[in-house]
Amino acid sequence: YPKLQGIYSALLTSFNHDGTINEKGVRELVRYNIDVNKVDGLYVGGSTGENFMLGTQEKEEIFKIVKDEAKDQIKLIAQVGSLNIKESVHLAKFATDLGYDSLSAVTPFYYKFSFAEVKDYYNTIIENVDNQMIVYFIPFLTGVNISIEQFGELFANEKITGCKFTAGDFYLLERFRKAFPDKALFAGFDEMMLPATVLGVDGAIGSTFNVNGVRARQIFDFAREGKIKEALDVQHVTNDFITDVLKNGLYGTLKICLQEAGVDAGYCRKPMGDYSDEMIENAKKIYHKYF
Ligand code: NAY
Repeated sequence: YPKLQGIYSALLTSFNHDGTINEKGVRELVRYNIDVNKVDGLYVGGSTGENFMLGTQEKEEIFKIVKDEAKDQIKLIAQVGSLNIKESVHLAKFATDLGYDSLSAVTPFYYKFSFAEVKDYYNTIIENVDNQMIVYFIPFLTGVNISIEQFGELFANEKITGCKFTAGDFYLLERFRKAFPDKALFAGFDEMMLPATVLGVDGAIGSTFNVNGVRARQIFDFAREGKIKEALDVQHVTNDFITDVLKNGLYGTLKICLQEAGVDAGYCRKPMGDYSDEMIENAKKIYHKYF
């Protein structure tokens, strides 16, 4: 399987006000990421896609729309992880048949699964599909930690080819890089992209790239060229932006920013709340401050 690398937006999902999927909006989000952010790929069905609040058919619909819009212009990763492993197995086949370049699955969460159970989950999802798997490691939301030895056990299955590392543990990140130089390692925290790049990640997957993808690429490129001062200057502006966005509500603010850019990014899905007037006003100010 081709090794993935570069800048990937964790794709937002555009919802109508009643919570149904806004197909036109999803298409516009894909186009904006390709045409304006100039990303190398999209991570579809992640946290940013509000995936864990969706039903199976809705997940399928999003995978379908995104592939239909992006065609083969960029790489596509389908996040198929779910507590319902039958759904994961089904979606893994579904996305592979659509032509997705890779699968990814969040570590199973909520219940305290043993590592043996986590390992079995990954092997089961990838077993009967001709595709690769990127482990979605996000301990701050799942509570699931994976040690270097355990990553090694997962990678004993050669179809498991990488990790989306959404954690601030740079010691673990460095140990990972040294232990698995050939595995695709993606940074998952946009505000820590510079140090992650210095430690040798192959790319980054982020929510804020939907809006701030151009700066993300600059940080990545500068850092890889050893131009640390230049990279840090861009990271500083980026983190001012991210700090303002997080304060105002992450996904909603990104969507309102995109609306200011002419993209029909829609609403968030309940239980996420509606936009207040104050939130909309703040988000518009944030967009025009940085773009
Ligand atoms: C996902 O699956 O969408 C991601 O995890 C992408 C990574 C993002 N994490 C979350 C939980 O949204 O881009 C980050 C994050 O939003 C950003 O760094 C701001 O903290």
